Amino acid sequence: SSENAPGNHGAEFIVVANRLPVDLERLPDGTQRWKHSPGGLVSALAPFLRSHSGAWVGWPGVPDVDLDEFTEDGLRLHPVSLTQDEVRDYYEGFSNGTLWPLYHDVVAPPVFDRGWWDSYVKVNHRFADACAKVAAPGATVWIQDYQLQLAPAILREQRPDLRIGFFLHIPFPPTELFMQLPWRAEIVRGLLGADLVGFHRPGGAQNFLWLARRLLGLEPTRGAVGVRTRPGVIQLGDRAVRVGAFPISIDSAGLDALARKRETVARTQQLREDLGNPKKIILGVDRLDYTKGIDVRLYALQELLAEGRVDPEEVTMVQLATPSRERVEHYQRMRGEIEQVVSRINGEFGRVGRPVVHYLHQSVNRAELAAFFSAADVMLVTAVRDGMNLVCKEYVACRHDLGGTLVLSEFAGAAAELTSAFLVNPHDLDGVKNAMHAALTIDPAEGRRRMRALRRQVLTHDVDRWARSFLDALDPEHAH
Ligand code: ADQ
Repeated sequence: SSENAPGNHGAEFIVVANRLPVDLERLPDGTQRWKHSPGGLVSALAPFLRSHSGAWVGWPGVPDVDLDEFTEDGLRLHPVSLTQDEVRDYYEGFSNGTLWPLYHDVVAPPVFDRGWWDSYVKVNHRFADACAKVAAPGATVWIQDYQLQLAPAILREQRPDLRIGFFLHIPFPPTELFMQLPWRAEIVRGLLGADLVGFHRPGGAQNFLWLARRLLGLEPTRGAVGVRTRPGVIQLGDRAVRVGAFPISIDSAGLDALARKRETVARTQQLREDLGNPKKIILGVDRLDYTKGIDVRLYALQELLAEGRVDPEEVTMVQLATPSRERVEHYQRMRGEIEQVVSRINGEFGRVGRPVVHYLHQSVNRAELAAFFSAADVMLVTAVRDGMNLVCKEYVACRHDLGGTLVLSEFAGAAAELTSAFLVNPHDLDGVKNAMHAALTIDPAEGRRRMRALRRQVLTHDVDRWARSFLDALDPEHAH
C-alpha cells in the first residue's frame, strides 16, 4: 500500500527481533544510556547488516519509551515501543508463560490466556508494521524467534515484494503438545508467511511440516529434512515455503583466541587459587531457567557426596546463573528451590572458608567467562530441553589445551553434534551421577581424545556458517 511505501533510503537487509542489539538503561538519576547486549546473533549478523545497508527492528528493553530510529556502530536501529501492559501480556505472558513452556515439552504447565494472546497479536502487528516501513523494495527480512511467529504473514500481506526468512531459536515441540495451543492454526499460518522457516534440528522442521498438513490441509513434501540440506517444501498457491534445519553456533575462533590470551590464562590460575586449588572444578553456566536442569546437577552432586563417591575436600562446584525473567512467577519459585539445594549441600558438606558449591546469581563478562571455562575440569549442561545450547560449544571453544570434560544432556539440540561428550538423560539421576563420576575420574588421554573430536566440530561450524547457510537457502541466487 502507498502508506507503507518505503522511502528512497529503505534498508536492503533487516533483522526483526524482540530485542534490539542494545538495551536502553535508565540510571537512578533519571538519565538514560545505551548498553550493548553482546550476543552471538549480533556478532554473526552485524557484518551482513553493515555491508547490506542493514537495519534492526526491535524493542529497547524498557516499557513506555518512544524513540526515533538511530544509528549505532554503523547499524540502523528502529525501536519498537511496548507499553507496561504489553510487556506483561505479550512478553512475560504469552511469550514466556505460554510459548516457552509449551515449546520446551511442557516441563512447566503453559498458561493459555486469551488476553495474553490478544496482546501477542497486536504486538506482532506493530513489529511487522515497523519493518514494512523501513524495508526497501525487494529487501530481505530475517525475523527471529518465538515472540514473533505471526509477523511473517502480517508482513507478507503488506509487502509481498519482500523476501522473508524466519528462524526459531527454541525447540519446535512434538505435534501432540503443540496441538494443545488454542491458537495453533494461527501460529502455523503466521510462520507460513515466510519463504524459509528455519529450526535448529530436522525434528522441529518435520513437526512443522506435519502440522501444516494436519491443521491446514496443505501437502508438504514427505522426504526427510537434512541438516542445512534437503528442506521440506510447502506449496501455497504460487508460493513455495521451504522448511529446514540450521543448527546455530558461536564465534568459535573469537572465543578460542580469547581463551589463549595471557590475561585469560592468568585469570584462570587466579580463579583456581581463589577456589582453594581443588583437585577438580565442576562448572555450570546458565540463564536461571527451569529448562536448564540446574536442579538435576545439584541433586546428582548431593547424592554423590552423600555416598562418598565425591570427596568435598577434592571437588568444588561453581554455578553461574544469569538472572532471568524475574517477574515471571515460575522463575521466582524455581530460584528459591535451587538456592535451597545449594545451601543444603554447603550446610552438610562444606566447612568454614570452603563451601562445596559456589553459586553466583550474576552475569559475568566474556573474558571472565572464558577463564571459568578454562578452569573447569568438568562442564555440566543438563538441560531437560534446549533448542541448541551455546554454553557447551563455548566451553569446547575455550579448551585449546584439550583439557576438560563435557557432560551434555541428550535433550539439548547440541547433543546431535557433540557426540563425543558424555551424553546423559537428565531425567535419569543415576545416569547423570555415573556420567559425572566418569568425567571426574577420566583417564587424561581419553579426555583429550574426546575434546579433540568436540573441537573439530565446534571450530568448523561457527555462527558465521550458520547465518550464511540460512541466508543462502533463503536467497539461493545471492551466495552470502
Ligand atoms: P538461551 O536459552 O539463552 O538461548 P544458550 O544457548 O545457552 O541459552 O545461551 C546463553 C548465553 O548466555 C551463552 O552465550 C552464555 O555464555 C551466556 N550466559 C549464561 N549465563 C551467563 C552468566 N552467568 N554470565 C555471562 N554469560 C552467561 C536460546 C535457546 C538456546 C539456543 C540459543 C541460540 O534457549 O537453546 O542455543 O537461544 O539460538
